[in-house]
Formats: sequence, structure tokens, C-alpha cells
Amino acid sequence: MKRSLLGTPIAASEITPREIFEQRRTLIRAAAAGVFGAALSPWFARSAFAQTGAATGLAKLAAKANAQYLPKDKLTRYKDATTYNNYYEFGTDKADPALHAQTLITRPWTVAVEGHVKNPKVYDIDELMKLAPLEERVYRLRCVEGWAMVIPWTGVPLAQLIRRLEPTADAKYVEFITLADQKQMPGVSVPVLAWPYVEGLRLDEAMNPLTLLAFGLYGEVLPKQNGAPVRLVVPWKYGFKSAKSIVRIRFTETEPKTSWHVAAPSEYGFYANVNPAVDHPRWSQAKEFRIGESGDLFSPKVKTLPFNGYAEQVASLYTGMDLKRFF
Ligand SMILES: Nc1nc2c(c(=O)[nH]1)N[C@H]1C(S)=C(S)[C@@H](COP(=O)(O)O)O[C@H]1N2
Ligand SMILES: [Mo]
Repeated sequence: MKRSLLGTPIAASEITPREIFEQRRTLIRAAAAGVFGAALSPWFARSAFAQTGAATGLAKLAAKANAQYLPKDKLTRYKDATTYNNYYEFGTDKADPALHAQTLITRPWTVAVEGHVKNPKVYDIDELMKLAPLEERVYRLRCVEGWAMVIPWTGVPLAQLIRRLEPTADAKYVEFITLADQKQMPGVSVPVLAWPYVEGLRLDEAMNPLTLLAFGLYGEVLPKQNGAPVRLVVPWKYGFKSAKSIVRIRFTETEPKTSWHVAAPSEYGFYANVNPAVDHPRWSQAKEFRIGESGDLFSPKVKTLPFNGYAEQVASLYTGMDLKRFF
């Protein structure tokens, strides 16, 4: 049970976007009256607290909002973004990750950087988080299944990290390997995918300013079901490219063998760029539904845009490529 700002308990199911809007207004008024002692930053207005009116118990992760990536669409409710998830290491049902991921141990946590790179190193997560200033960016992310969400992420552009690591001339791709620990992750005993979950990007895709290494959402550290303590967010590609709970980043010469491509090569390509013109073999990709909003997978309401709406920033990465072939 959640509590409204005035302390009256309200059921989560009763919270409507309108109430959240009004809750936010109340918070803004409270701030204007000096209740919080300082003016509200845009970051505060988008925080988990502003969304739920209650503490989540997760650590705050303050960051400067990047003005280039402010919200253009209505934000997905925190509650929806953290209870409707894909994280197969914790089960294949959308509700499974929130229910079962709480056993994930996120400290201590290391990320090994290896392969064709001048400065290979095993980073402690807290060290990795300090390599570049954290920013908040609102991104749309669309799952290949047809649902999408709009989230304020906190992270660092992956390019800033890669520049420090200095990949060598042989590095053409970046492979992301995520945790696969049977003791903590019940889904790893189920052979739905070849574990560990592996994803990859071409080096120039990884270096594109949009590619984010995320440590948080809604102003707090990532909830475990969303890929704590560190995940990728690649907003112009289908959600499965955005690997959760990364433990190794490897620079390679050849295209990484990514989990979904290995599992079903005719359905999931290496590129996985959001493309309404190329259907999945079993369903259309023309439209999407935003989770928590009216409609559902069978009556999607929103038109899907090429590159998920980020064509201006990324289309040039694919000049001359047949995107029906390289799907
Ligand atoms: N390790 C890992 N990362 C993963 C997945 C997964 O099953 N395991 N699922 C992917 C898919 S299919 C999607 S759509 C997004 C979902 O992210 P979200 O639950 O935070 O919305 O995570 C991606 N990253
Ligand atoms: Mo997905």
C-alpha cells in the first residue's frame, strides 16, 4: 500500500496519471512554500518520489538533466516501468523480475574491460560510475514485442568511457556479457537462452552519443528488475540490445554472437534497429503500445518511428546498408 502525500493510504491500482500529475503539483507548491528548502530541479520533478509519493528505499542518484533529452512524450509511471519487465534470468513473465530479482547482489560488483583495448582493467562499479559526470536523459525504449516506455535514465555516454579505455585498431565491435549466476538467478536454470545473456554493438554504434551506460532511473539507482547495477540503454534499437547487469565489456574484431540471434537467427538480427517497415516474421512492427496506457499488445495505439524516433542522430551509421537484410 502506498501513501499519498497527505498520508492517506491509497492502493497502487487506484493511482491514475491524473493523480500523479496532481501529486506533482502538490510537491511543486510545497517546494514553492519552502518545504524542501530549495527549488525543485527538473530532476526532482521526475524522481521516483515525485511519481509514487513514497520512498522506494533505493539510493538517490543525482545528475544534471541533459537539455537535449528532455521528455517529449508522457513519462511511463515508475510503478509500470518497474513491474512490467523482461529479464529472463529471473523468469519469462513480465511480473517475474520484480518478484524474483530482489535476491540479486549488486555490491560488490565489478565490470571487466578486456579484448582489443590499450587499458584493460577490472573496474569496481563505484569507480566506473565516477569516470564521467552522470547525466539524466529521457529516452523512449521499445521492446521487439511491441511495448514501449519513456524513462528518465541516469548514466554516462558509453563513448566517454570507451575513449578512456582506448580501443586498438583491431577493435571493431563491443560485446556486453551479463551476469549468469544460478544461485541468484532462478531463470538461468531454464534453457530459454544460452546463458550468459550476450549483446553487442558495432564500435561506431557504441560510440554514438546516444548510447548510454545507465546506473539509475527516476533519480535513483536502478531497481534490480531493471538491470542493476549497470545496464546499457540503446534507444534506437529494440529493447533486447539494452543488456542488464553487465559484468564484462569486451572489444572484439568479429561480430559478437548475441544471445537472441543465436536462439532464433531468422527472428532477431544483430542490428535490431527499430524499424516499422520490417516486420518480425510473426508480427507487425508498425505500432506500439506504451505500457500503463490504454490499449494493449493487440490494439497498439502509437505509430512506431524509424530508429524509434532517433533517425536524425543515427541513420547515418547505416548509409548504404540494406536494413531489410541487416535487420
Ligand atoms: N540480462 C538481460 N538483459 C536484458 C533482458 C534479459 O532478459 N536479460 N531483456 C531485454 C529486453 S527483451 C528488454 S525489452 C529490456 C527491458 O528492459 P526493462 O525491463 O527495464 O524495461 O531489457 C533487455 N535486457
Ligand atoms: Mo524486449
